[in-house]
Amino acid sequence: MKPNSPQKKALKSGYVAIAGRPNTGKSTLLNRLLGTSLSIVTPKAQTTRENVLGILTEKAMGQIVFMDTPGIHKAREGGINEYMVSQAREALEAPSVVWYLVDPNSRLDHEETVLKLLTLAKSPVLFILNKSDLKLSLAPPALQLIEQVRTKALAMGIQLETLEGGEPYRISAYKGRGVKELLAETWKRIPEGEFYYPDPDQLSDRPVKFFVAEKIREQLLLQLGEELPYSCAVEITLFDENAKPPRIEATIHVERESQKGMVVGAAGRKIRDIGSAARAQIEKFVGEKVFLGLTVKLLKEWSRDAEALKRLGYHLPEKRKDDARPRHSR
Ligand SMILES: Nc1nc2c(ncn2[C@@H]2O[C@H](COP(=O)(O)OP(=O)(O)OP(=O)(O)O)[C@@H](O)[C@H]2O)c(=O)[nH]1
Ligand SMILES: [Mg+2]
Repeated sequence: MKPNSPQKKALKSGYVAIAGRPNTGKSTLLNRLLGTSLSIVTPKAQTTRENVLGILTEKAMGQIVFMDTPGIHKAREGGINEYMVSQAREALEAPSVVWYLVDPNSRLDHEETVLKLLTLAKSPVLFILNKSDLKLSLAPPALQLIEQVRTKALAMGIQLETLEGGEPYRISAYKGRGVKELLAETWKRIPEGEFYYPDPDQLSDRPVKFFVAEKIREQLLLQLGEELPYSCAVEITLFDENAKPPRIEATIHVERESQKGMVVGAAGRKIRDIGSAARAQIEKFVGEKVFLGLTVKLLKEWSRDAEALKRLGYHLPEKRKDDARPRHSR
């Protein structure tokens, strides 16, 4: 090398787990970072059911693989909620950095459930207050919450990384405020390394089929009443990319006979609305027109039945002796 030739900067690569309570804006943040609607977002808590990986490749810097996780909550054992929390726990096992998102509306006892899981993380944990576009993020209850979380984390042996004076990173995933600064802080903590995903255009490791099912679930959350979406699971039964237009058939599994009619609606109007809105979102995602056929079926008590959960791809974790998963019921 000539003495004055610029030295090539080594590229970095690492995982960032985005963790926090349900409804804190984790999926909104992932989408903001990737500039696309990858992970589904709704105003309802417990929208994300499975980890969603999103890959950010910046040619001059390197690659960060983000893991959007289901909201951490006290989950009943042996059901879909335990599966969701186990997904978040898995994501915390070995990332380079953890982003711990807090909603200014939260409460310490809710955050304690998250903090318990964060004790498992061996990487730096960045303390982030999302929704800082809301006035209440500066109001006394939010300021008190920040102080309480910081003190509790310290008592539990978690070294939260903050701004000077113990202030959390303040961002608005929704408006995009503070996100660039947070990303710059994060790059500093990402080690040098080879890319995990060499194709710079790859956005996720999940197949298109997964996102198609998610777009349908998004509409169920948006268009059905309070509790009903949590009793629904979507299974793609046909995905024919060669048909013109591509043909997608999906089954919406409900838990109880009475729920079938509620999803279908009077004269089939509900399911038609869900189908047409989901189709529009799928078309946006795949970039072409598709055919979407929806069927509603009963899969009795699927959300608490180990066999049914497995069939739907929700594999409950093996029980471990050192298990620190919360054990309370919802
Ligand atoms: N005002 C405001 N709302 C936000 C912000 N970020 C997210 N939201 C809203 O908060 C709600 C929940 O957002 P999600 O991204 O689905 O939250 P999540 O943490 O992924 O939720 P789960 O998947 O249930 O764990 C949605 O209505 C978002 O539009 C923000 O920065 N400001
Ligand atoms: Mg989410």
